[in-house]
Amino acid sequence: MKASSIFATLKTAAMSSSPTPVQAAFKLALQRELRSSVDGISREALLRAAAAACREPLGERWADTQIADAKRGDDPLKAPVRRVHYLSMEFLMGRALGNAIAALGLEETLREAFAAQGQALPDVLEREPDAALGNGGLGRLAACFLDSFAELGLPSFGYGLRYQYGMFAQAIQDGRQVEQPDDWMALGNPWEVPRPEASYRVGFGGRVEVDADGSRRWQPTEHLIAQAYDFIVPAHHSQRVSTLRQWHASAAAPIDFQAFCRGAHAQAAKHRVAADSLNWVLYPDDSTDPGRELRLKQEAFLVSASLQDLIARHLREFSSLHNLGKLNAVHLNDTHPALAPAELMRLLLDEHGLTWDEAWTINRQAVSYTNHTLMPEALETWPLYLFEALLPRHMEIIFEINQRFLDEVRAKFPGDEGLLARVSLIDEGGPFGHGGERRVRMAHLAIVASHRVNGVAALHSELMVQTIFADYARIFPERFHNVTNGVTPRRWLQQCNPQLSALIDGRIGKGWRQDLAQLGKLKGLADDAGLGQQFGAVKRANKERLAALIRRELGVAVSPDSLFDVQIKRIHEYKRQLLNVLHVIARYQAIIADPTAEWTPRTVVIAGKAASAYQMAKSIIQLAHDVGRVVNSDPRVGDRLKLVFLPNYGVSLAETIIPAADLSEQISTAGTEASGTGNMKFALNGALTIGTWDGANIEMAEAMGVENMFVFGQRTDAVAQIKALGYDPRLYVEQNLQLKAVMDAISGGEFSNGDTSRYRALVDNLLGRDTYLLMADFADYVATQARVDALYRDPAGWNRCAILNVAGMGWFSADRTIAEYVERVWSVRSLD
Ligand code: 4GP
Repeated sequence: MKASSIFATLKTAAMSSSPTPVQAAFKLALQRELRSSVDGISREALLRAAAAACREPLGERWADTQIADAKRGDDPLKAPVRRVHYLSMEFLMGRALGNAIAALGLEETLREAFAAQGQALPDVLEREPDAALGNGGLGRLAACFLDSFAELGLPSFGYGLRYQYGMFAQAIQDGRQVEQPDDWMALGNPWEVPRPEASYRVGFGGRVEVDADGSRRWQPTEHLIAQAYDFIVPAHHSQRVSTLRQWHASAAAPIDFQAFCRGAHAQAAKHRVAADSLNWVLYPDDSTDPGRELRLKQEAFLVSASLQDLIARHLREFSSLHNLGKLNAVHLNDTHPALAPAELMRLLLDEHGLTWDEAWTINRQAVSYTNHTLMPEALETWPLYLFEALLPRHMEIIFEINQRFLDEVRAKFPGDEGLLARVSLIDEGGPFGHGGERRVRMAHLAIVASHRVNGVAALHSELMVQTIFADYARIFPERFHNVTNGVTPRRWLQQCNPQLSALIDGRIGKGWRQDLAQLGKLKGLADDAGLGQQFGAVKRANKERLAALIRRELGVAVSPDSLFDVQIKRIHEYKRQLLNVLHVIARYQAIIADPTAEWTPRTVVIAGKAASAYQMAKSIIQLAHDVGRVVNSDPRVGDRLKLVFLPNYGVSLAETIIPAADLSEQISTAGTEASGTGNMKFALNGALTIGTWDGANIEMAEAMGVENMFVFGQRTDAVAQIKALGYDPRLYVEQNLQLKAVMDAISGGEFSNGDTSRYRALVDNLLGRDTYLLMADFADYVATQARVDALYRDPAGWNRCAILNVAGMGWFSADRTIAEYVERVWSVRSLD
C-alpha cells in the first residue's frame, strides 16, 4: 500500500476509532524514523514518529477545510460567512502532540505502541519543547482561539511570525532571574508545513515617487521575502482544522556576489543577516534605536505578508476586490499589528488601483481591534522619523487618514482643539508628549480604522471607554463592545486533567468538551459526599505529581496534605505577587510566634517571568527566593509553610500546576487586570479563587455565586477615591503592627543575610508611593487567607465549593467567546 493511501485510511480510521489501520500507519512512520536513528528508540524518535503519523491526516483535513471555505460566498441568498484573519505577534501554543492525538482519537493506539517500545506516553509527550512564541495572556488567548476556530468550523487563518527563539528561557541563579535563549526549534519542528507557494515581497525604506498621472508609488530600497510555514490545529469533534500561518523572513538578494568574490564575506552576507534578524526573537529589547527599528520591521513584515496573502486568496476565490471587506475580517490582537489598515490601504490604492473611498470602505468593514490592557505604556507609539524612514508610503497614508478623521471630529465637535490634539493619530510631542518628539499612536490608528473595538471582560471594557479611550467613545459610541475571554476546555481540562475529566464524564457525560455549559449539571451534585471525596482524591493525585516535580526541580519536599496556594503569571507590580510574598512573611512570623496554634499547612507556589528590563519585577522574584530559602529551611516551621518558585513558567508547566492547585491567587489591584484567563483555568480544575473585584474574577464570581469565591480588597471606585484623597501608604503600616513587622523584616535584611540595601528600593516604593495599593489591601488579604484556612480544615465543605466552582465555569469557554466575536464583531451584520 502506498503511504498516501495508508494515510487516507488513517484519516477514516481516526474518525471511526478502529485501531488497526492507525497502528499500521504509525508503525510505518515509526520504522521510517528508526531507520535514521543510530542510538535506538529514543523518546525523541518516538515523538517524531508520532508527529509524522499525525501530520499526514491533518494535512488532508487542511486541504478539505480550504476547499469547503473557498465556497463560502456561493449562495447569494445567504449572508456570506466571513473568513477571519487573526493577526497577532504572539501565539503561545505550548506542546502540540497531546492535542493532536486527542483530536485524532489516537491516544490509546499510541499508548499501546509506545508501551511496546518500553516507553510511557506521558514521558514521550514531555520531550516535546514548548512553542513559547508569546509572552503572556494575549498570546495564550490567541492559541485558545485557534482551537475554537477549528472546533466551531470558522473559516480562518491565524497569522504570526516564525520566531526561532521564543520568549526567553528563565534560569534562576542565586535567586535571580537570568534570561537565556529559548532555542525551541533546535531539533527541528515536526509540525510545521512549509508552503513554498505562499511567498511575498515586503519592502522597507526608500521614497515615494509620483507618476505622471499623479498616482503615488513607493520605491523601497530593501526587499525581504516572506515565506509561509503552517501549523495545523485540529478540531476535536469534526474534521475541520484551523491554521496558524507563520512568516519567515529572508533577503530578496541573499548575497552580494561581487563583494563575495572580492573576499568581503561579511559584507556579502549583510542583507542575509539583516533579514534573518527578523526571525530571531519575539520582543527584541526596544530601548535602543536598532531594537526599535527591528520591532517595527517585524510588525510591518507580519502585517504586509498576511494582507498580501489574504488578497491573493480572495482574488483566487472571488476574482474581484469589491466584496473583500464583506467576506473577510482582519482582527488586530492588540496594537502590535495596528499597521494593518495603513498597509491594506496601500495595497488597495497603489497595487490594485482602487479609489480612496473604495479602499477605506473595505478597510473599515474588514478591520476590528481588541485591547488587552489599560496600562497606558502598552499602547504602542512610534517616532515619526523612524516610521518615515522605514515606511514612507504608510506615513503618507496615515497622515491622510488622520486629516480626514480630524475633519470629521472638527465638524462634530466644533471648537474643541483639546479633543483634536488628544485623538489625533499623531502625538505632536507637546509639553505632555514625548519630550518634543512626534510619534504615531498605533492604538488610535486601530480605533479609527476599525468598525469594532472590544475589551476582554466587562469591567475592562467599561474602564476602557471611561479612561484610555474616553474621547473616542464620545466620537464613536457604537464602536465599543465587550467580549469576555474564555479558554479551551480541550487543553485546559480534558488534556491537562485526565482524572478529573473522567470523573466528570462519569457523572454528566462527555458533552462538556464541546458545550462547556453542561458543567452546570454538576451544581445539583455538589452535595453528593461521594463525589466530593472522589473529587478530593483526584486533586490529591495531581498534587502528588506536582510535589514530585517540585522535589525534582528544587530539591524541596512539600506535603501533598498541605493547601497548595498558587500564583502563576507574568511578574508585574499590578498583579501583586509581592502582596502574596508579604502574606507569606506575615504567616511565617505568626508561626514562629505561636508554633502550637492550629495552623493549616500551606505550600505557596509562584512561577512567572519578569520582562528583562523590568528591575522591580526582578526584585520581586529575588525576594520570593530569599523568603523561600529562609522559611523552607527553618526547622521551627516544618510542614506548616513552604514557599517555592518554579523556574521557566510556560504552558506545559501550567498544565501540571493548575490541576494540582487548591487555591488560585488572582489578586491584582481592582481596575488593573484586563481579564485574566489563568483565573478561569484554575476554577475549571476545581481550585478556589482568592481574588479582588477585578477583570473576569467578577463575572466568574457572578457565575458561580460570590459566596464560592474569597473576594477581598478595595474595589475600583474605592481605589480611585483613596488615590484622589492623597493615598499615604505609611498610615496603613503604622496602624497595622503585623504589616509593620513584615516591612521591618524585609528592610532589616532578615531575608537577605543582613544586607539592608537589597530591598531598599522595593520597600521605599511601597512606603512612599505604592501605586498598586498593597498596603491598603494587606489587612483584608490576610484576614481572607484566614477564612481560606478555615474552610480547608473542612474537606467536605471545601470539595463542595470546588465542585460549585467547576459547575460555574460553563460560560468561560473560548468557544463561547468566539461565538460572540462572530456575532458582534466579525459577522456581516456587525457592519450595519
Ligand atoms: C493580557 C491581560 O493582562 C490579561 O488580563 C488578559 O486576560 C489577556 O491579555 C488576554 O486578554 N494582556 C497581555 C498584554 O498579555 O501583553 O497586554
